[in-house]
Amino acid sequence: MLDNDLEKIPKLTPTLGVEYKNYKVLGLDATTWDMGGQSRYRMKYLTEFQKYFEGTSVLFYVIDFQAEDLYGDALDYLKKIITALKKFYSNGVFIPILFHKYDPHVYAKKEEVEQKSSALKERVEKVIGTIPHAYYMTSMYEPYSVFKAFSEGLLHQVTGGELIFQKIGTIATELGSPAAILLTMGGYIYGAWHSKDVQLMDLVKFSRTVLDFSHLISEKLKTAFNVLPLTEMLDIAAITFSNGSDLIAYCIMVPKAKDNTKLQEELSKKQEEMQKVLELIGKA
Ligand SMILES: Nc1nc2c(ncn2[C@@H]2O[C@H](COP(=O)(O)OP(=O)(O)OP(=O)(O)O)[C@@H](O)[C@H]2O)c(=O)[nH]1
Ligand SMILES: [Mg+2]
Repeated sequence: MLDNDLEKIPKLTPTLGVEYKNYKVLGLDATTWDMGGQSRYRMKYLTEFQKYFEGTSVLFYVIDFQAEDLYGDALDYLKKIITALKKFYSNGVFIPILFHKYDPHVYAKKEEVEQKSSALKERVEKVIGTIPHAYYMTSMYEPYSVFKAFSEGLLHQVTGGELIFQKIGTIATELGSPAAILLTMGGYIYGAWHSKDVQLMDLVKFSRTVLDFSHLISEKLKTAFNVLPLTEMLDIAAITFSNGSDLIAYCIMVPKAKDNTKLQEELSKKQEEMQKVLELIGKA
């Protein structure tokens, strides 16, 4: 899924052993190890722990949110990993925890989900202790949710990464926008922010449209300003610019009534601020 290849989704097959891939994120090189979860492999990762975990900076732990009867197993295994991590590597690992298969069509009732996820979080907290971690609700039917978890997980490791998160939100607030996403032309999400008042449906549509748009960004669109229709009331304003070898888009949700010329002016100014923060990243 992380290859941004949505056509692959129906053909997902169990991962045999470990699959390695290289990525470039914010100009930095990252290698992902996709570790098959079948029990024969799970044993092996523990008995040959150092071989598999040495040098790990981010460990994405995926729990099947729909399989309540397997939560116990998932937590037991997490506990074993945490114990070994503490023994061999006392610091530096960040663990995004994905509550996966959080499918939009299955979880219609908000209260039910919140209850279930907070109960599960409590159980995770007991296991994970003081190791830095974050929670994500993800589903393959909402690719954005998976990309966001992955991108943020990696960005967390980058010096200055949190400055970007802050900037995405403050700029949106200053422009009176309820939601913003910063991402690359390949669809890697550097970060996203939204106000508490934003409608969930609008947010879903916003993230989908922005993700589609990111695949259309090309050299030709460099430092361009675009307005895309979102709903009857809302548009998306997007400004694209280059950062090193990456092409990046900063997209915000705006009311249709906004004067586009003014918006473009304001966004261009903010883009320079954002670029300064991006330039600091990874250089400290
Ligand atoms: N409903 C639902 N099914 C999913 C989702 N993600 C994956 N699946 C399905 O779950 C099954 C397993 O998916 P995989 O991606 O192979 O799972 P995995 O955790 O990588 O499995 P291993 O490689 O064996 O560790 C497949 O049939 C997928 O279609 C999701 O978000 N929602
Ligand atoms: Mg797999």
